Amino acid sequence: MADLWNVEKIPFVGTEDVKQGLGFRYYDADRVVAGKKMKDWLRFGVAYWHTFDQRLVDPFGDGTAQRPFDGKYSDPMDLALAKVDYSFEFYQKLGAEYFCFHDRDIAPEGDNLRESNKNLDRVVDRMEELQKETGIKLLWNTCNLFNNPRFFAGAATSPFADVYAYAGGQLKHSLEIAKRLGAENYVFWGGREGYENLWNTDYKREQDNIARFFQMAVDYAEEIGLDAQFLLEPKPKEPTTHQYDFDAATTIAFLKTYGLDDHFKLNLEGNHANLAGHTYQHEIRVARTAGMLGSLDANQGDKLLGWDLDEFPSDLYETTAVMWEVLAEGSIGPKGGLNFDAKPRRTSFSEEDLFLAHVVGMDAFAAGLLIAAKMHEDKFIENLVGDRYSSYDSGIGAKISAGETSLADLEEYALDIPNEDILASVKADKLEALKATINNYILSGLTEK
Ligand code: XUL
Ligand code: CO
Repeated sequence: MADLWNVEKIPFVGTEDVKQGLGFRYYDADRVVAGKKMKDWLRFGVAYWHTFDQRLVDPFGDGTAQRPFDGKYSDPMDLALAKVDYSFEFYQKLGAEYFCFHDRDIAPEGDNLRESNKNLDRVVDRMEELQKETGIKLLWNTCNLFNNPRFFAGAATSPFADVYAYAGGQLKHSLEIAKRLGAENYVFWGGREGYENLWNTDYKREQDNIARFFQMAVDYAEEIGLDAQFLLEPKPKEPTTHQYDFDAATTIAFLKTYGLDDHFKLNLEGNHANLAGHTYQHEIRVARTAGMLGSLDANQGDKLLGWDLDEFPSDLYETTAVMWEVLAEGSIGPKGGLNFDAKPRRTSFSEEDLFLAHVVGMDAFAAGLLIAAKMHEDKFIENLVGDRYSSYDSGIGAKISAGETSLADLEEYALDIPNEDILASVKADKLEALKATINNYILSGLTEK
């Protein structure tokens, strides 16, 4: 390993010293939890755009980030190529086995699509070499169809056919890159696919057009033998007033409406869930229930602020809930992982902060995994839920569950039951006690080996 970053490889140090330094407290990659190594449950990925491109700007100020490649390269292609080397050393020092990128994160745009593709290919060559050398894998790549001004009114939902065609051309090359680099998944986040104002929007045409766009992607993947799992990433708003992939339920309904549900699963993000008025766990549960959990973008929002902050995850209650769902599912989707779609705060601008922020996120999910594994081992939630619905296991409940009842049957059953007997058949939920038990698992689940 070269020494491009002024930080040593991050060791596992355990919990003896409680102050968070540059060491993992809970993430012990090869430790077996619930039958699998931690690293295989969590499959951590680094997001190229945040980690290597993000300057930590906000609407009121320039970037504050201090990165080791700053000021060293005057030619944008030289910088792009050098950053690949920096990125692979970063993954290795951190101990993350996966990375994710948008096409425009890794290479500058040229004067036309042909030039842009050429720039991209040179950088992809270097990535391919380093993937072979290090064994680090591509969790997913994607197409940036939102940054350039041409996409001001969307890409596959643009009112302008030339923009749509350009987006399709750009996507084609991005799929070819996915194939070359062995991407395990391919993500579509509809950056500006939505509307600013419904009055000037042909909703039906835009929905039909983007469904065709996805169908073309499915067809082309088949043509070139790309077996990456396709993923849609829901988000309700920002940058547009209304994004079409509002939340998991809306996105599943869209996929089913257009017969695309066999080809896609969902990539769910914590902060996006909050923007939609949901918890992260809710979104994951909805996707699981439909057999559509694909992968996770790991980040968190801020309860006091209503926009997409992309904070590194540190909330143990949330990581516990997420990992509880993942353990119940058996994995984060067939080829999913935890991609840190997150950036340090602009006050955390140093090289060390960039590593630390990832360490905090990895530890928060590792801790969540340990706690959730203990909950599953005790079948705490399974028993509680089983008991809550046990009246469906026999008698009239079993008949309802088997689809053997009509409304007339239900009427006949219910007509003469005294009101007090119905009330006597229900049980109090003891919700406060349930929450306290979860707190106890969080407090004790980390200390037990
Ligand atoms: C934006 C977002 C994207 C996608 C990839 O909020 O989450 O970075 O994850 O395009
Ligand atoms: Co994301």
